[in-house]
Amino acid sequence: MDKKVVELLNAQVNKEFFSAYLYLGISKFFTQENLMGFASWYRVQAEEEQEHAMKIYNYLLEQDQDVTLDPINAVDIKLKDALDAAKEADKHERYITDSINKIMDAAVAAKDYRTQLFLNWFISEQEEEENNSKEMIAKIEMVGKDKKSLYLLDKEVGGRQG
Ligand code: OFO
Repeated sequence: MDKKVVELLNAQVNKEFFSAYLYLGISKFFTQENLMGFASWYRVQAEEEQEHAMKIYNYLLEQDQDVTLDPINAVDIKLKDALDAAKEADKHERYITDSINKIMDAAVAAKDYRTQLFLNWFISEQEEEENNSKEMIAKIEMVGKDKKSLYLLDKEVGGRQG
């Protein structure tokens, strides 16, 4: 496999684990705010991110490539409220989309058709994740400062299973 493609895939394993870590940080914030529905939603998201990391991890090993397992960055976020948290997640997903696109660019340049096929799943997934984070922002904005509506929204988002 092309060295650059392998390097970028390895970096992506790390970024996906960081995503899990970041979502855990957001989940922790909501737990501390007693918004257990949001806390659960972001915890489910953290688990999904670990699955994303493992998909790439498995792919690299299946291609007889090494997985470097570098240190994962600390989560350094200071959240004020639910909207702030949702915006943090949205910003992060856009960064991840850009990162996946860059791996695709490298795979196209290297004529690595197998990796392109593998990455298609992530391209669709990122569209879904960006839609989820946009929707979350829109819902929280609708609620505004109304505590009762926030309570109801917390109940709604807590219904997420996977
Ligand atoms: Fe792995 O999709 Fe979010 O970050």
